[in-house]
Amino acid sequence: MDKSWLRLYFILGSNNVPEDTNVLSVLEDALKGGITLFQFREKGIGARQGLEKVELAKQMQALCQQYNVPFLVNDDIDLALEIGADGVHVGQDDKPIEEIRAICPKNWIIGVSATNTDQAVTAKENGADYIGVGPIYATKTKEDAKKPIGTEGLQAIREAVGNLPIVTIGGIRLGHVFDLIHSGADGVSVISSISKAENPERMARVFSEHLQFSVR
Ligand code: 3NM
Repeated sequence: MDKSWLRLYFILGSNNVPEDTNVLSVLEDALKGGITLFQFREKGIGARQGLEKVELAKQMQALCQQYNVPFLVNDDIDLALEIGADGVHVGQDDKPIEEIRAICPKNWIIGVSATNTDQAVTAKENGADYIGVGPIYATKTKEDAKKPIGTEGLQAIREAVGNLPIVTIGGIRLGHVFDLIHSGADGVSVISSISKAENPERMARVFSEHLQFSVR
């Protein structure tokens, strides 16, 4: 995969936006602001299910296609196959990569979460296209998030996996971008920094600018 896709990786589900805010308009704003990859993550309280979830996924996918941004689905392999997503992101407790590769299109992007060097190295050996490393900082967005690993944890993982593409996750704000890139990240993935920003388009644009000036 093209690792520049990881630079500004936005993740969103219907419960990640402020009340009375349309989740599709937040995604479109983020696309206008310059996100480079998108992950549909419909989880937690009030998450849509069944046909409603499929419908939302299709609407988000259509927006991403309009802006030429790859569309990944979190965990739900069946949904990703059904709608023809560009790939999936899976956690440590989800389907193993070998099993996904056996049933998915050849060019699928498969990302795996890793919070320590063992998980990261195993994901690399199993053929992950990239790893999502975190949580780097404390986050309120994911209820069962592990203990933050900081930039030290990121550096250790970078050393362990060589040039495997890494995107960082967990509590990432604008001011963290420079340190993350200089600690080995190829990009940042964010939910609330953009989804709950007063102006998601402007926030995505400013993230994108910070990333340009943080080249390793
Ligand atoms: N996964 P925010 S942390 C979805 O550590 C997710 O694997 C994490 O949201 C992990 O940018 C996290 O609002 C939440 O902190 C990220």
